[in-house]
Amino acid sequence: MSDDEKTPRKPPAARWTRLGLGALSGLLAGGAALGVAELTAAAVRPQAGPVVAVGGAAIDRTPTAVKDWAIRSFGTNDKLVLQLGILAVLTLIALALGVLALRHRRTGAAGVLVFGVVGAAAALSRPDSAGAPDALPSALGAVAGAVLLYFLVGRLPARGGDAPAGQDGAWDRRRFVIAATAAAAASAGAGVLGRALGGADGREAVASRNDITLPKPASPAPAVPRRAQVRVDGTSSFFTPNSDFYRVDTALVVPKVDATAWELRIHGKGVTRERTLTFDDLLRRELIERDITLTCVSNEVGGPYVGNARWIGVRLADLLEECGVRPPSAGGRADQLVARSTDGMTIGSPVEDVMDGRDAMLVVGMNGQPLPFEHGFPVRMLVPGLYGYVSACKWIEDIELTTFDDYDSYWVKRDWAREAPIKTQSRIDTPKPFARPGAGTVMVAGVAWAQHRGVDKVEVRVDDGPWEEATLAAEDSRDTWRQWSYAWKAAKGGHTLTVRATDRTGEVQTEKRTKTVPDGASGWHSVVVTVD
Ligand SMILES: Nc1nc2c(c(=O)[nH]1)N[C@H]1C(S)=C(S)[C@@H](COP(=O)(O)O)O[C@H]1N2
Ligand SMILES: [Mo]
Repeated sequence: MSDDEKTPRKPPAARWTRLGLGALSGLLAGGAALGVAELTAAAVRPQAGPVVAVGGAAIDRTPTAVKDWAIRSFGTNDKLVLQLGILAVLTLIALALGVLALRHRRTGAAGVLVFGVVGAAAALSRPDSAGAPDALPSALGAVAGAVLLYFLVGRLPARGGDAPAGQDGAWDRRRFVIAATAAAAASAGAGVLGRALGGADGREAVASRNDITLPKPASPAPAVPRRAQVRVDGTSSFFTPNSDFYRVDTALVVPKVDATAWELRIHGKGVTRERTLTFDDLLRRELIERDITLTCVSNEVGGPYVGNARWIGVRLADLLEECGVRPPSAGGRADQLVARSTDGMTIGSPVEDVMDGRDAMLVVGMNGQPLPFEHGFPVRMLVPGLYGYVSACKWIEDIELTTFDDYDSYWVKRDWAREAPIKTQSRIDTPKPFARPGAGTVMVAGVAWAQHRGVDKVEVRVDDGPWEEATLAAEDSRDTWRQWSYAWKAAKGGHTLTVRATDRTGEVQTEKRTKTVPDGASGWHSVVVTVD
């Protein structure tokens, strides 16, 4: 700023500097708010931090179509994208509040407080909210941010050049820089410390998982036939390794549950002997081991949200019988089993399906390991033949017997069907779309699934030609997917390969394309290739 400036209007450069410093103050205030909030959240509950809370609340309220799109477009990264999006929006708002505070210092600071209220409300609205303390991180963070904004903007030169407290009409640049730097450092420190402490929260859970030795199952899975795996490059592996297994859930922070403190309560309509089981109670029971292919209702035709694993656990029907539960067909009063997780998810399955003789399980092991945290440690549910959202509750802690008339579970409240058996589907794994194989014999291969019915036939069609029967790999069980291959005599040019499966009830996979909402996608998977 020139020393002898006399005009009432400041030169543009100075005005821009002032705007920039205002915006910077807003950004620092936002950073301080988040830093303090994260540190508080570490003390309260990691899930109560504003970004996670707002993200979770956003997931709860996102229209089904948008959520489905997010799962499709970002896959397992959907949560990262969401959190980055929230941070981007918060950054813009912080910049704007900083500029606003230049003119109206109190209003700008009050604006920061409003965001504290939004964050607190989001935290309290989560289904897993632990009540009033969940509001603390956002509240304390917002107060810190508001105070800092008020203070920093007070250090800036006033509009029109009249400086505050400073001498000679010059604003106190040095003190602003010191305050700003200190605030930035303190916020970053608080944030990092908060996240670190929050992460340490799971120490007991990790230790409890490391301590588990899975007992030998009383009823082992039958050996997988040697020829269940098609030996064609590019075909899915018959068992999906845990690290590659798809993950779909609403949890922005993976719940870390201590198995030694875990309990499962079984109660509700028709339960004559209510029970609460510990993890050791489960391990002491006779365990079954089964191969089951899990599928997500959000899986599009040809999509990746299907995986096959060897699971160890307890037969759920046996436990329910011990509690006095009878299926509706035997006069039971409850037709819906609602599983509740530690993160407040509710998943409703038909009692009839769970008790009809199929291997519905409370799972403790996946592919020879205790359940990974991402897949529901210490215990999750699984019902062969039903999509995950109506059967596969992870981090389960409560089972309530009720009726479909009385209760709608989480996804059902969001437009998905009450009951959703997995649809018969098939997928071409190789060749990949737009591949350029050479002319001659090209191996076409993939997977087909119709859990709990079994796959009896797979056919492949080239362009508009006749359906040709593919070679089916050996079946493991009717609850698992089945691999297939087809030796295609490929002629030069562009071709469309299409696949369809027939399940053991004789039903041919329908050509009719439907969306994933409300009860799973249908239609045939096609791949376009160019033969050179
Ligand atoms: N607690 C909890 N359990 C859950 C979900 C969830 O969001 N929260 N998602 C369900 C859905 S939609 C599917 S498809 C399966 C996916 O299980 P996976 O992540 O182990 O593959 O978990 C189910 N169990
Ligand atoms: Mo799902």
